[in-house]
Amino acid sequence: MLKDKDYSNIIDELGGGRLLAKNLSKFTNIVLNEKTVYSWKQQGIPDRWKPSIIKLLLKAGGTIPQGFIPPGMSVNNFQDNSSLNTELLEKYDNFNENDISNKTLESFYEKMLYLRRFEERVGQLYGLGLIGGFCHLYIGQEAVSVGMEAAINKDDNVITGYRCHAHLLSRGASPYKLLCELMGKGDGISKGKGGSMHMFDPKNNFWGGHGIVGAQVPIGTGLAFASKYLNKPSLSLTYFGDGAANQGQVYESYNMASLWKLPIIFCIENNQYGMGTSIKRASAGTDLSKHGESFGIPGFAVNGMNPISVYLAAQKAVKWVREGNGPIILEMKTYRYRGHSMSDPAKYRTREEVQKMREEQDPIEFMKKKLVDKKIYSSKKLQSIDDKIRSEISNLAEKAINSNPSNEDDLYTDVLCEDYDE
Ligand SMILES: Cc1ncc(C[n+]2csc(CCOP(=O)(O)OP(=O)(O)O)c2C)c(N)n1
Ligand SMILES: [Mg+2]
Repeated sequence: MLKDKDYSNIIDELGGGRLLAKNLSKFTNIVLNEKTVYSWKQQGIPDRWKPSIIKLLLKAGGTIPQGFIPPGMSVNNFQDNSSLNTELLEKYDNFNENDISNKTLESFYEKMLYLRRFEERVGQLYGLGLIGGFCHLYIGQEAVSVGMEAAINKDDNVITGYRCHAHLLSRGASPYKLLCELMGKGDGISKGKGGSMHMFDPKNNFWGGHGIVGAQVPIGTGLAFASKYLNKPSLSLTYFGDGAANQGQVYESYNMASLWKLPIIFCIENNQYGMGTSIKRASAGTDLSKHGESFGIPGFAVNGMNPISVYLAAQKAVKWVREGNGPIILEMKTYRYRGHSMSDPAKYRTREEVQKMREEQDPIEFMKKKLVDKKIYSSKKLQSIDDKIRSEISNLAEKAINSNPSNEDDLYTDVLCEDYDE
């Protein structure tokens, strides 16, 4: 067995003390001087530096002496971890329920149900002609927004595409203001000028609501850059769909985010379809969580129909990002029940497929069963929560219907914002 100091040739292999000190400092963000690294030639390489040195050796195409790898680990621990996706997906589904408090389980049910009833009401208002223009509902995907939001802080930044109502509500935006916005009212969150796709709520660190597919991804990367540049602890949670995942600007964002180790979670809501096509017909590689591999971004696929799985995965991702490791990709395997927008012939999938998802994977039904099985709530209590939510949303919708339309004088305000003052 070699003695530790016999690994001193590794230091030479990695360019000598000066270069290794520089590369290790860059790699770990811990300042290290040349003298210290040279001293390892005599005294042996400290254990705490070995994992980083192994990663540098792998990057340089070098071989790793077996005895240099810390006990209980193998070289696989230092190679890309995205091949562990399937394993992780299972792990998050086989969680230890005791890790999650009853209160959290209750809140998952109530929050998801609120999003569902809100969107159902929006669908009705649209049908009545009270909402015009484009409108995309989140029904079916509730577990993603609720699970992700539970793992981040209010100071973190959130940005998404046009399917944005639920993400706003999860951030804490006023449901009344959202309903007003949808109906073009002056009390709307964007003064009734943005509509369904263009809602902003800076006070809740929500940065849109973007109608252009994928446009929010570089902006979300910019939000992460701002946090790093201004030394703020906040991260950027940037959502986008499977239909956006192959865009050039997404890859450019991956590159910059990884190069500059930006605090960003790229959360892909893979609901299996774009506007009118299945991901299988549109994407050469359907394992979206692995798309960051060549940029060194780890990614995990998660059961996006289960709020607990989403929450656990999100917690891991948040930890990774907050510890300064740079970006991470979470691919949420989810499903939308309604059409892409309000006018969608839905020729790209069968009714049976939608029905099967609703019956077998519905996130709200899943939580209902869990709460009853664990004797946290009775069926009666579940119903009373539902009744309360329905009546609250009904009242808010009534109030919004009766409120004043957008003001004509506001037509040319807020079009370009040069300075943003709180
Ligand atoms: C740049 C751009 N191209 C095309 C469109 C039209 N369009 C709107 S939504 C959409 C599909 C996006 O699908 P996905 O990213 O999977 O999101 P989902 O609707 O499933 O939430 C397309 C092509 C657009 N809005 N912007
Ligand atoms: Mg999609």
